[in-house]
Amino acid sequence: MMMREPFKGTTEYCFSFGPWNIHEGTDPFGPPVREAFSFDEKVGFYRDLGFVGIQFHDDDIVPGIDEKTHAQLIARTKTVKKQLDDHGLTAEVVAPRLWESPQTIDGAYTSNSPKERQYALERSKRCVDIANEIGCKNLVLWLAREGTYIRETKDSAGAVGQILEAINALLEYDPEIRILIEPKPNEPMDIAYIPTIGHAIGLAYASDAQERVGGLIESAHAILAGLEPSDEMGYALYHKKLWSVHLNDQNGLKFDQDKAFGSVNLRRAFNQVQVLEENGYGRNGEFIGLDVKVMRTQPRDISTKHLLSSRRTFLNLLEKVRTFDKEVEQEFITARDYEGFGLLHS
Ligand code: GLO
Ligand code: MG
Repeated sequence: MMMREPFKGTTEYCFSFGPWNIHEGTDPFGPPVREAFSFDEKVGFYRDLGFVGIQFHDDDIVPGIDEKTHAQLIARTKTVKKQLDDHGLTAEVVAPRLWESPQTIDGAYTSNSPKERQYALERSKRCVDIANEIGCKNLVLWLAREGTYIRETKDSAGAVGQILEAINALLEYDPEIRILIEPKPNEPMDIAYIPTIGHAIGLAYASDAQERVGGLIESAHAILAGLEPSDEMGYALYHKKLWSVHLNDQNGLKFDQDKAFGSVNLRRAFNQVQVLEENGYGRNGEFIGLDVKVMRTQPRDISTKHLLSSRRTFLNLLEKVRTFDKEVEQEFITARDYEGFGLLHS
């Protein structure tokens, strides 16, 4: 029987999060409860919290992007780039925020309106320009509103073609850009067109530049799809298409909670760390991205602890993965004593 060999050598993991992970506590039932930190203040937090990468939306970098000229967009991006350089930070990813504009109410690439589909593509191209200017080759596509509340109003087969067409257009627009599809099964749509990493990887293989399309797996999104995040990661790792992760946690099949990593199910968190570590994730510069939300109850001046705890949980579990006695584990596997194996991990 094959023994699970740990990846040789030691990966120094780099961590990232997005500015939206430090927020004001607004939820669908209540207003903000904390005063916002400015973008500049947030940028100042990263290093102290142990993070070197920033996950961006296009309009995190260029607020009011739709009203800006191309020259303004580039000028603002240069300013942010300088800010990152001064703090020793990198842009891990940039994502077009395709779900807030009045022009993306019915979806972006799959809107029933050709004009709105055109807007979505143009906006995505501007996002690629920003990514280039900030020195980042990773474009994340979270396909938030690609789906429908009423199945009969859209064509689910045609939608795949529309998404693919947009992906191909972006690949052609910039021959170096890489596209990371972040699947999610629901929310804001009740049912989304690209719900799992399998769907995302299917699109990657169907695209015009397979080697430049991959995926980003968020733990909570896999859980919401009723799937095991570590197996989803394993699937993408096998295909060499796991290019980023959004580690977090989720308490059951409810709204997307973005809880601190390992805060609900430590065993599930351990499995994710193990599959990443043992398959060489991070060796090609992939970040350990977090997508975690601070609880609404948290006072403002201490509203970054969810980031600290998620990172620390990852590192503690990593230590466990690295120090478990593989030979003893293998003895239990060989004897098919999986109950005994469980005892070992209990
Ligand atoms: C929402 C998503 C969202 C994306 C982000 C990246 O459920 O997880 O936070 O990760 O917009 O573009
Ligand atoms: Mg996410």
